[in-house]
Amino acid sequence: MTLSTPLTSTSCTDGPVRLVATAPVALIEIDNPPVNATSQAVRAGLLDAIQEIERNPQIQAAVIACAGRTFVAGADIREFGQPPREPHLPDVVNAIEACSKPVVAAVQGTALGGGCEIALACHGRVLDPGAQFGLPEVKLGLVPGAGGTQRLPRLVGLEAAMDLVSSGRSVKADEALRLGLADRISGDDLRGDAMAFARELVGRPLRRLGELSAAGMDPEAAARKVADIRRKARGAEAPGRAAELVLLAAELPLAEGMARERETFLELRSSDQAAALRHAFFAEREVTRVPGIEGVEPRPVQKIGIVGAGTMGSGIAVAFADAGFDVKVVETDAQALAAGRARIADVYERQVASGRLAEAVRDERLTAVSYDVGLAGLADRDLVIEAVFEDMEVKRTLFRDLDRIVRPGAVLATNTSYLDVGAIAQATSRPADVVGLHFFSPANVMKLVEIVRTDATAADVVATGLAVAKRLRKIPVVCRVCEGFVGNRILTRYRQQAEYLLEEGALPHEVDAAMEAFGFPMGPFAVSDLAGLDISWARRKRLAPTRDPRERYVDVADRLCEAGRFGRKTGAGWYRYEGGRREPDPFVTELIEDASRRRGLTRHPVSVEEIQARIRAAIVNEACKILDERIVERPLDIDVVMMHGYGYPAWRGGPLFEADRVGLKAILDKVNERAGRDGPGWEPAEGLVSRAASGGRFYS
Ligand code: 3H9
Repeated sequence: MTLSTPLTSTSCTDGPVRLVATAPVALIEIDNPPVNATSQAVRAGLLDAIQEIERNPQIQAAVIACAGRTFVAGADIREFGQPPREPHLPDVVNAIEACSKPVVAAVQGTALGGGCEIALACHGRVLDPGAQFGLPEVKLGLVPGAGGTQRLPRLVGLEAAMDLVSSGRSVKADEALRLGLADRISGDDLRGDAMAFARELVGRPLRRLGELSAAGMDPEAAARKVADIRRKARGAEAPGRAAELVLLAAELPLAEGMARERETFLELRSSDQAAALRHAFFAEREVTRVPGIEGVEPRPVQKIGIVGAGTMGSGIAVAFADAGFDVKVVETDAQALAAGRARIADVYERQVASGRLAEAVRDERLTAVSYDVGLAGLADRDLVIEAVFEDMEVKRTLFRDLDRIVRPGAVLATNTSYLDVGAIAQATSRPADVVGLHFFSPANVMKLVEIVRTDATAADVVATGLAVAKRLRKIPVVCRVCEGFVGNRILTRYRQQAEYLLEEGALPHEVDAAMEAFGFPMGPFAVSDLAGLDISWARRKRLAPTRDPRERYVDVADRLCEAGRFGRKTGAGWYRYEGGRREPDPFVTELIEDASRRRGLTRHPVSVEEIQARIRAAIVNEACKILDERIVERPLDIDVVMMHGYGYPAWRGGPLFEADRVGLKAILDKVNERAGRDGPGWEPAEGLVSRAASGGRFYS
């Protein structure tokens, strides 16, 4: 490399860190695609560069910038499974802060984790208007490990730092400026602006965050806050530990605080939770790489048609409008259409009212959605998604009509959550163009989409589903057809086992408390009440004629529905609701006790461990059957569905990742113990039996 001003040493010009010395301000450029993670080579290069800045008399200041689309997005997660290698990031950031010449960070994209810590060690930060700042380590089961918990509170105060560090939330450039995280927001020349700022700092006293002290906090308020963070973390270890470390910034000098931070970082790095969350991170990305679909060109999609403007259809419309698609929503009559339009407007109003969306953006999104009565207006659409009543005949009739109306080559999708997508596709003359796109409610918020392919679905239609999901910033999981696909099929087993526990002696609030302690945001009965009991009642009635008479069937939910108790929306379901709070209800207890009597069971207390172990075994066994039947290709597809659609705690890594840790033999024993008692459908999955017998695992 040729330098415009000769340096006394060029040792730091190799590898992923380049030093471009244009006196008086040098540029240190990190170029480590895809996200400029601080691999060992980056750390070594940065340290060399800083030492060179310190040494070289022609350099008076420096800017740290990154090539590509983002500033440093953190430590290299792939190195976390290996022993740490020198130089360690804390030493690098300390060297940056200690530098006697001003060092300014020029931040574009995302400065996350170690990237944020590098920027905090600099003496100034200039942000691109689209930049984001954050310490997301807790999402990987870690605490920041290079001074983040110590420098951030010295800059923004203990309380704001505890919020940011324990949630892992990123802040955008304007909030970063408000909080003092950014010194300046750049115009259209980030590096030029950062260079100019660095030049201004030459000869001035440098602000080193490590030398400041953070103002203390009332100890009781601090303890309450930590307790609150732990409660919200639902079993995840890192958020509480991170919050406690932040508090040290008001008590200890930087070096001591950083030593404690490093100790905690290294401890958590080798924890089961961190391993599970790393698995979750990579699985979320791997899931989009579907064998047989990689490299297949998706069909171009810009014009979307949505049939049905109920809760689901409206949510889907909002998701597409948010992602810049041209959306047309249709309904059968003007009244239903007006209600749908109001629902969509309401979603945006609430976002504006809570300050999450600017009015101008709302207006832009609202104009992206047009409305029509009848199907005729869908003729020119590239992708039509139906979200109408969950009934096979209704859907088949609709698809017959869509087949007539929508242009050839368009993708026709159903949002069904249970029905046979193949049977729906057969109602058209173009089954290759038909796919299931199963969104989760609220569709504009929930990340998961199941892409359900039939035997006839064309590969480029599956590829289109994946490409559309990517544009929606959703997490797609490709699966094949079965009743309930991946998530709802497992959920059915989960709920059945929960109902068996009721018959044997537990009560809804006990099962819910046990599963919430497991880490689910809500237990199964609270979720039923929220979703509405009538939906699964309709499904049970549909399936009743084909139900195996030997199946253990608990009818308490049916009896609740017969009593008009459909959950929260009717003020009562598995619980009764007072002022929004759920309360156990003696009426429900009586129904359950009656069910136990009719089954001839003597009720007995059921421990939290037993509830958790039985439900976990039910989930893993059904998941394994889904794998055995090749409904999905890989265990990670199931883990991703359960974590992103059903609240399976990510710090457990999903049911199959966790099953490997718990031990398949122990899970199989539980399945076998229940199989004889719970009847057909509960036999152990072949894949579980064979793996347990051979010492195999779901993940090698
Ligand atoms: C940390 O920093 C600890 C420190 O406090 C202390 C240390 C002592 N490492 O997400 P994308 C890969 S903890 C390795 O699809 P996007 C990713 O796997 C870290 N690889 O792109 C993917 O690879 P592939 C704290 C990484 O534009 C590719 O990059 N930092 C890393 O949607 C593209 O990623 C974080 O937790 C990494 N750190 O989103 C940030 N990051 O193509 C984690 C990404 O083979 N990263 N990859 O599948 C993110 O949140 C997003 O990747 C980001 C870009 C927002 C940066």
